[in-house]
Amino acid sequence: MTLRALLWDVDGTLAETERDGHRAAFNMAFKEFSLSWRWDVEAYGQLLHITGGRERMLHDFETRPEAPREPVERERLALALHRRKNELYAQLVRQGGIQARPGVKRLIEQAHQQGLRQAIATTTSRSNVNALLRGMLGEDWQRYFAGVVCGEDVEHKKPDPEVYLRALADVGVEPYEALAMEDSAPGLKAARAAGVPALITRSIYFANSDFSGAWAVMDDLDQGDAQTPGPVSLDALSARYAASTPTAG
Ligand code: XBP
Ligand code: MG
Repeated sequence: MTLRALLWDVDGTLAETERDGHRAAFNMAFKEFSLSWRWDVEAYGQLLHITGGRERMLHDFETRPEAPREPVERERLALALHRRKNELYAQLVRQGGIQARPGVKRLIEQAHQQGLRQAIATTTSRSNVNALLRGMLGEDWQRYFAGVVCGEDVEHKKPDPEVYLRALADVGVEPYEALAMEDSAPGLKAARAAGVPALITRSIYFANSDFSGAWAVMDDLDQGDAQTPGPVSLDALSARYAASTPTAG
C-alpha cells in the first residue's frame, strides 16, 4: 500500500482539548445559564462516549430534574448552551490554553512538504476547528488541508463512518491509501468502518481503551512504538504503511 493521505481527528489527537477546553467551557456555559450542575473530570470521561457536544448535553439532561421536560425546550436549551460553549471554548483557545500534542505539527508539515493530501475528519463544530488550527498553524491553516469535514457536515457523527467517507472523497484517495490519525474508540470504529487504517495516539480520556484493530497504537508521535520508534517521521510511517496489507487496519 502507498500512503497518499493523512486524515486527522481533532479533539484528543491534534491537542488535548477535552478536559481543559470543551469540559471547562461547558461548565462556564452551565454557570452563565444559572444551571446548577457541572461536569467533573471523571464524569466528562463517561459522557465522551456520546459524540457531539449538543448530543452529549441532551443525553445528560435525562438525569437532570432541572432540565426542561418538553423535548422542544430541551433542544432549544441544548442549542443555546452549545453555541455559548463554543464561544467560550474559542476564547480559551485564543488565550493559549491548548497546545498541539507532541509531533503533530512536525507530521502535518512533513506531509505538506512531501505532497501528501490531508483532511480534517472530526465530530466537533467548525468554529472550534477554526479557533484551534489558527492558533496551531496560523491564519492560513486551511492551505494544509484538501478537506475539512466537521460535525455540521454529517448526518451521523462518529462512530458512524460518514465523516471519514467524506474526508476520503475530499482528498480523492482510496481507503487503503489513507491513514486516520485518531485517539478514541468511537474514532477508531468510524475509521475502520470506512476501511481506513488508524494510527492511535492515546489521549487522556482514552488512555485505557481497547484499540484492537488499530493499525498502530502509540502514546504520542514523539514516542512512537516498538516498530516505529519516535520521533515518528512521515518517511517512517510511509515505509511501514508500504509493508502492510489493506486488511491490516
Ligand atoms: C469530539 C467530540 C466533540 C467534542 C466537543 O470527538 O465528540 O463533541 O467533544 O465538540 P472526535 P462539539 O475527536 O472523535 O471528533 O461541542 O463542537 O461537539
Ligand atoms: Mg478524538
